[in-house]
Amino acid sequence: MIQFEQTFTNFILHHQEKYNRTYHFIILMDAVISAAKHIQQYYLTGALKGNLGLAGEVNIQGEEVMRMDQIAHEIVVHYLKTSERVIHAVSEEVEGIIPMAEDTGRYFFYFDPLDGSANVSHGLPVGFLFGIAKRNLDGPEDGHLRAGKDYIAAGMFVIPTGMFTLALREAGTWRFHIDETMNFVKPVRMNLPEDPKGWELSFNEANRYTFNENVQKWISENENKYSFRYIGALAGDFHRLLANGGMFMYPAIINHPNPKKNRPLGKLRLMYESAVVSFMCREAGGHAVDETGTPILDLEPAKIHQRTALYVGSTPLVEDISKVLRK
Ligand code: FDP
Repeated sequence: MIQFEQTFTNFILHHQEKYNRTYHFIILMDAVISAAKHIQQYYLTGALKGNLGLAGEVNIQGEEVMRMDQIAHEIVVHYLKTSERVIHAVSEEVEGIIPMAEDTGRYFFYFDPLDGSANVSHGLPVGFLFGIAKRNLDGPEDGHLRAGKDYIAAGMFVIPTGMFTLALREAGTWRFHIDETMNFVKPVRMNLPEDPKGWELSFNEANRYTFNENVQKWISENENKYSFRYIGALAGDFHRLLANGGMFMYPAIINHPNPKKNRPLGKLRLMYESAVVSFMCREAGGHAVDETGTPILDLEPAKIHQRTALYVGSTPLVEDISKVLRK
């Protein structure tokens, strides 16, 4: 018997119908899916074609190599523009705002086209992360600097594994798999498991002694209760966390032996990394805070590439560490 699964297209059409929403979001999601498939194919053949190298390198054909993150950025921008639904976009790859359909567009789109660059030259998992906010249709426009709580959707593709997760505001976090026809199929609603038995901790252990002393103490007191996993690409680490529960953290670095390497605001970017996973986590029943214990989704960005420390995952763990963060 042939086994058929519900496609993403079918899922999103029914979702919009059920909530009495417009077709505009469907057009935007079609652009996002097309971009993700395009990046996926480039990445799969990247090593063969010399696309996993550093920009400025020359490949065996004597052509200048484009870095995979530049390729991914161009792909996403192309599809977003052709959707004609994006007012402007913010990309990890570009300093300023990328203007698109300024007058007629409906959405703000914040993205990192290829997150986890340290994995690229090995062909290991990377992510395409995105958050979406909507133009204020009922009152004065407040620009593009939106807090995560104002996103209407956020998602990530784990490339090249073919896994896609999408959170829809007040409608859950859903996971899809790519099938043999390159369709994303089989929506599964993700809810963080309540049973702590399978929970995991995920952070860069090499940074441990650079964290605030309270965080170091919390780790020492809790690390034996959980297993530890770290891929080093946010999308990959968060993907596993959504299924298993636990906590991913990228704390502030304040005690580095070389003070120049301190990162008091952490490493991750608020608008297209931390707010994206925090939104997905909230829709899956979890929570996320910054270094002061403030919910990530409440943070109003002052600039588009703002950084923030991140503690995200199962609510009891995030609430527990929040107690020492506020000290
Ligand atoms: P990368 O620097 O390799 O691009 O924000 C970028 C990010 O990866 C995240 O994907 C990842 O979670 C984190 O940084 C890894 O940083 P460390 O190498 O410092 O652990």
